[in-house]
This record gives sequence, C-alpha cells and structure tokens, in this order.
Amino acid sequence: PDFAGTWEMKSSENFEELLKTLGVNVMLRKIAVKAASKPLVEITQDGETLSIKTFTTVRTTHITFTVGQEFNESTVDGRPCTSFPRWETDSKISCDQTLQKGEGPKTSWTREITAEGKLILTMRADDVICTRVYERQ
Ligand code: R12
Repeated sequence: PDFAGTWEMKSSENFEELLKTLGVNVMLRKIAVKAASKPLVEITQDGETLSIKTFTTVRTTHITFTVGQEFNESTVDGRPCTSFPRWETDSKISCDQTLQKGEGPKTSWTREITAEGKLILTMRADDVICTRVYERQ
C-alpha cells in the first residue's frame, strides 16, 4: 500500500484517555490534547521503508523504519522504546513497543491504509485504544 503523502487529521477518539492511562498529568494532558488536535503528518515511502514526520505546535517527531526490522522510537508520552513493526494485513502495519527503561502500560500502534485511501492510526496503552483518522491534504 501507499502510505506516502501529506496527511491531515479528520477525527480522533480516546487520545486523552490514552495519555491518562500512560500517567500523563492533567496539565500536560490538556496541552497535548490541544496540540494534537491539529497535527500534520508527512510520510515518504520506499518499498517497505517508511519515514513518518508528525508535526504539532509542541512536539514534532520523526521516525524511519522498515517493516520487519526493529527500530528505536518514543512512546506518545515520550519514553524511549524499541519497536517492532510487522504486516498485520497487506495494508496494515502493527507495531509493538518495549520500554527501554522502567515499567509502564503495554503500548503499541497500528497504521493502515483503507480502501478509501484514508490513513487510520491506532495507539494503544493496556486496554485503551485511541483511533485517529487522517486524509490526504
Ligand atoms: C509530555 C510532553 C509532551 C506531550 C506529552 C507528554 C505531548 C505529546 C503530543 C503528542 C502528539 C501525538 C500525535 C500523534 C499522531 C499528533 C503533542 C503527551 C510534549 O511529557 O496523530 O500521530 C512533554
């Protein structure tokens, strides 16, 4: 599938609940929820190698990975983790995260391109799943 493009978010569910589960305090949560309500995502792709830049007013992240190969990133609350992305279906990448230090909720994300050409991001912490739908700009 083609993940490449400049994406804007159309809907988001459970983002604050996700941060709560991760133990983010209420002040940071409010700032993060506001900032994360208008993100911009730029993805470039070369085969199974993806580069994903996520821009918000308070934080910009950039990850590059190849499906099937471990890489280092940070959880959404900023803790360094090792991630293992794999194909869950032929259009969906599923990525389990392992914290590099300390304990915390079990986290993972998925990114999927739908038949309608939307990008669906899910982020999970224990039993809380945040779902965010993006469309190409
Ligand atoms: C914390 C600090 C910050 C944030 C948190 C804890 C903010 C995180 C933000 C995340 C955005 C995620 C997006 C995901 C996506 C935009 C703003 C939570 C700055 O300690 O849709 O890909 C310092």
